[in-house]
Amino acid sequence: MPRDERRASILGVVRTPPPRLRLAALLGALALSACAGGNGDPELEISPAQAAEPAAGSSQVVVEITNGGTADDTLQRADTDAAAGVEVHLTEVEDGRASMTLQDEVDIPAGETVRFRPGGLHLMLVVPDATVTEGGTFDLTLHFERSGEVTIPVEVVSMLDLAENAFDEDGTTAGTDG
Ligand SMILES: [Cu+2]
Repeated sequence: MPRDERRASILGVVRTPPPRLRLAALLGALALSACAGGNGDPELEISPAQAAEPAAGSSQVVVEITNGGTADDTLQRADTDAAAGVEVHLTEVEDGRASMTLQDEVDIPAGETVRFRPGGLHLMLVVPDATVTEGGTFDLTLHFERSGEVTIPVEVVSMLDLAENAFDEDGTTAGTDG
């Protein structure tokens, strides 16, 4: 057999593996992509939310977002009709001085709970309007990269109640009065 013909026939055998082998390779690839976590979905659960009555032209929102799914999500922004804007801030204390920095977005990793509350990561209403008053409720829309828009009601409470509920020992931010 001439050399070239022999090479061609070897290549021909290599190019067509038995169907069962090809299926095994395909299943292997699927299993690998599952391990990489690339094809799951985030599953968000959002706690009842509360905002403090405004002080000095702003108001903080306390809420917890839990991702019980198998893929990460990202909070990209938040907005409401009840304020000129909603900003995500991170308070950090350095040398005894607290400072807030604006966050572009917040990761909500799979299997984790992210808490927004005073003193750390928080949502801040900028120039809240008259509907943000103690005893009132307004809608807040959260925009997630994967889960899309989620609108939640936010109850307005006194600053003291907000602080108490935010740091409840059992970790819930949904306040129980009395
Ligand atoms: Cu802030």
